[in-house]
Amino acid sequence: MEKINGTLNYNRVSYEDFKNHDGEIVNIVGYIHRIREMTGFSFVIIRTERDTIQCVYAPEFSTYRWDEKLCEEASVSVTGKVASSKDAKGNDRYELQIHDIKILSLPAENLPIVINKKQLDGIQLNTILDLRPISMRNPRERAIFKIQEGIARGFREYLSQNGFTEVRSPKINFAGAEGGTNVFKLDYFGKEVYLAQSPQLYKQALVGVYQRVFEIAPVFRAEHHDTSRHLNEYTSMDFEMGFIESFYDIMNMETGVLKYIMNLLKTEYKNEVELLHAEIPEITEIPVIKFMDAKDIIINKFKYQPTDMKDFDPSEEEMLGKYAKKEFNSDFIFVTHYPSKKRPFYTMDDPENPEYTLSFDLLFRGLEITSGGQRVHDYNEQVAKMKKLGMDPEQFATYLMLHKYGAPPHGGLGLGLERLTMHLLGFKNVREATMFPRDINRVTP
Ligand code: AMO
Repeated sequence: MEKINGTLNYNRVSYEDFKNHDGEIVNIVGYIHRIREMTGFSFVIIRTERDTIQCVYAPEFSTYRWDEKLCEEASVSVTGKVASSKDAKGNDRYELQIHDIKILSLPAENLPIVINKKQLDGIQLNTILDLRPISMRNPRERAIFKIQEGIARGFREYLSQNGFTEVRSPKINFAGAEGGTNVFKLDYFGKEVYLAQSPQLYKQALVGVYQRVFEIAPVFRAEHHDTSRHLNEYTSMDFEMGFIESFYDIMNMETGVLKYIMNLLKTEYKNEVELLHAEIPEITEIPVIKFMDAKDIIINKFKYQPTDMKDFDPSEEEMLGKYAKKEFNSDFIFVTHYPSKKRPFYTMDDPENPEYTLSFDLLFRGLEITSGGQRVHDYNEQVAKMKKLGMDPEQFATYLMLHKYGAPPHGGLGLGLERLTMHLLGFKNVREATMFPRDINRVTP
């Protein structure tokens, strides 16, 4: 058998694993994050995949001689001895006494911004976004998206453990699911098609197959305004559940998902949480309030006169966030029974009062992060509702196959990944929590 000559280095270890290699010779690879020359020795900070590791270069440790080409952002392979010590708080910490440094690649130019401070000081958001491929190398910036990974991972893990099947729905669609004007049109070989506003129509179809499904994927909204909470492309974390008794089943599942996510962040994303000073919410039970009762509170408690009695404006959502914190010590609040007029065609009306729906939004620290609810499952009822809304059921024939050939009572939700990340980390602008944002003014990088 032929042997493959690979370059795998078998004593390569992560910083997390240094504790098991105290006093041993190990190898790390990464970027030179910073070089600090002292008298008689230098600190070389190496940025690895998740950590920054302090390495010490002193002629007494090694036969290696400093190469003047070594500079910040050079890719290197460093071999050295793990040495432990205690930090100011008495915790163990480890550094690497450099034996050898191999240069793997050198940058062509110096960076246009300083990224090796704890955070990107004094740099405007627009510049950070323009330079995303490199501004994200800053430890704090990259921690944001590590946390975001944790959120999506928690969503996936919890649902997978609860009988959900992960699915992928098409993003080029024959119709917009959410209605409204914020749908991107596309010329598809001479035919008009649309970019998916959500996986709504497909996740419902797939309930007919797997009963419980979820998807984490990009969706597209042609938002015509430049706001701090709207993107033109965002990551929608959706799930859909069949055989529910009521839409409260969906809310309970979401509460379970969020508890799991927060716990995962606290345990496996501890360093990032600390670096970002993120306040991870404690979730026991999430309070629930009906839409009209919420309006009452806004009018009577907050003395605010809403201009729209069918929806909330951002300041009303903030008021409800404050109310949830004060009355229930909760960072979250479910608002249920939204008016029918403001909910999409697939939403089930409340049989007790059809002006309202069996639907909900979840607010997190005063911002809507989720919409969800029970769907119409009866064929005739869905066709009638479409007609009432001036839609042509013929156009939705493939969607209606679900209903025509038997759909269980079902419902689900969509959770905006960037919005959740934004408020978890206390940001004012959703772009701070978006790797490569697309908005009315930005399609690069
Ligand atoms: P909805 O349209 O309310 O519902 O969207 C669900 C969640 O997605 C996020 N979101 C956005 N995030 C960033 N930029 C935007 N432009 C944007 N628009 C929405 C929000 C919002 O709560 N199909 C339904 C869900 C369902 O019923 O299952 C839907 O998409 O966090």
